[in-house]
Amino acid sequence: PSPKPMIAGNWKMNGLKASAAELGQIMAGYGADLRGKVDLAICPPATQLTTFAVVALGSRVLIGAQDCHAKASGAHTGDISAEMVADTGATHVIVGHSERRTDHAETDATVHAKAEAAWRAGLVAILCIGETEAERRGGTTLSVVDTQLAGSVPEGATAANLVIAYEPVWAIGTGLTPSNADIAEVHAHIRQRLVKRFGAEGEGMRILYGGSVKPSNAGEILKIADVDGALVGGASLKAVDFLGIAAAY
Ligand code: G2H
Repeated sequence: PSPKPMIAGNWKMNGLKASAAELGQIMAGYGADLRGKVDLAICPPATQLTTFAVVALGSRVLIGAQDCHAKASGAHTGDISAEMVADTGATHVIVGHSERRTDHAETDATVHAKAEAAWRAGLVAILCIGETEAERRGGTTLSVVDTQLAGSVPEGATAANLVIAYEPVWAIGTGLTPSNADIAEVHAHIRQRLVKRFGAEGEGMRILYGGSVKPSNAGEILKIADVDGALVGGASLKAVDFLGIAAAY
């Protein structure tokens, strides 16, 4: 059976105290019908993690961080460990987002270590991969994805502790999306790699699509085979848009 879809909102560096009201609206709109069809997660900035985890308690809206350090504690000024994320009540953490890979020079090895840290702390890792525009134009998308999967997904991956997010870098925040056929090709390829490596467990791993998902294109994207949900940036900041995407199921 296909995994239950997940729509995860990545708020990136957006959101102040007052944004908890937006979370409240998301919770209010996440009725029994929607809950039966799709899991919802919101990943606010670290400063709001504790508040959001408390506000979302009992609502079934999942809360995640956007990053974590690979070590549990120590002299790493400004960093936050997976244990600290778990301590807020959050259950998920994004690792390897392309903005982290670019802004903080994170490599596949870094992401691998962060995914293991997430599991050590009992968190679900939402692990991002995806090709750049130059790689897409050069025809190397599938081999780039292979390298990222091999290098960043640790051996201990299960359907319960890992969510893959395929995010073509050129589609992030640009309003551009790959054709449905291109999304289908990459997702089928990722599935095949996961099954090859993890057997039946790989069938149950969720593969989210990310990059300029909005209510108007969600219906089309979410019905593509092996697309088990979406990682949404800009359109997750407003409850009405985020719920609109979830309602596309
Ligand atoms: C991709 C996505 C969320 P957006 O980064 O992770 O952002 O939906 O704004 O393109």
